[in-house]
Amino acid sequence: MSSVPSGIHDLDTRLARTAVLIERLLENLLADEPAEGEVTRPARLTAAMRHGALGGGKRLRPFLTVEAGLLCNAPAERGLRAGAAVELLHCYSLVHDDLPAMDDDDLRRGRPTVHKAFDEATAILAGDALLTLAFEVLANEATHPDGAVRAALVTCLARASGVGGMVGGQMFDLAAEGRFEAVRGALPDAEIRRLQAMKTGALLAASVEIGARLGGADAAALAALGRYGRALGATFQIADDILDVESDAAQMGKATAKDADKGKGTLVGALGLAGAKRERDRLSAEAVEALSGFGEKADVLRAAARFAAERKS
Ligand code: GRG
Repeated sequence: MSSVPSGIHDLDTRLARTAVLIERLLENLLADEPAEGEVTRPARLTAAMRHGALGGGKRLRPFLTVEAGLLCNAPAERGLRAGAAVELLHCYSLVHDDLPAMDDDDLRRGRPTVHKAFDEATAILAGDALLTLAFEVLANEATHPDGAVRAALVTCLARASGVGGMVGGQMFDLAAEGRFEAVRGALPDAEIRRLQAMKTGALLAASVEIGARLGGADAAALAALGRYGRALGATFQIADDILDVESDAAQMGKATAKDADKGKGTLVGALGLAGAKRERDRLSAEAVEALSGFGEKADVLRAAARFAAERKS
């Protein structure tokens, strides 16, 4: 397999290159033919999984895994496999988030959502199967020859995406909308930040940590990249809140202006639009600052932190 050239520093070029390689890997993983050890694969299910995972998305999470891996001297091929696992998990979360019982969205990545293109039961199962496949990919020895490293990657992804991470954050989000009991007033700033750190930030931070662990990063590098990943995750989520207000569906490939309608706690609501933009830029600078010990090899991750703040979709 061709790999990501490490000499290229242009963010757009590297992001696009990783997206192509991830698409190829995902196509292979989501084929109709059963993988070794499987009985068979229902064609409707693999088609729905491909609809949810192929042909769209910025592939920012696998990009972070590959680039954090390269920074810590992990081969790009390992970063790509682990990055594909993170992207499978991310795609599962989008498929389930779009369901009528969650956000009830018709449009994702500029296309009908999986339950619209197929049906609700198929979309639930497609999400389930993307989620479980993510862990199988990480646990496979093609991802890393050392079983202890693979176990650490699995633990990292599970913690970021489960009850104390993304799924827990989604639960707080639904509660904040008043789904389970009436809510009194807006969420305090600190609770919005905690919810967002779980729902969105944890998986972005894990994308970075998984890359670092693939490269055998030491405790100091893991701590610095942890600070980077958390600040980048928070930057990304505030940018999402700002785009929900300032952008439109054509640009985003999904419905916008939904947060205020649903009474969602966002930092735009808490800080105002201008305050949210200042906070976004502060967090992006914090992410860049966390990389101060890494020299120019980390320039592409610095550029990614700025991209998370300035992105238009
Ligand atoms: C349903 C278990 C479960 C979790 C849902 C991730 C999530 C939690 C919900 C997605 C809703 C949302 C709009 C979150 C805000 C930030 C976010 C994750 C945006 C989508 O990620 P991008 O912009 O999407 O990286 P692409 O399409 O580029 O991959």
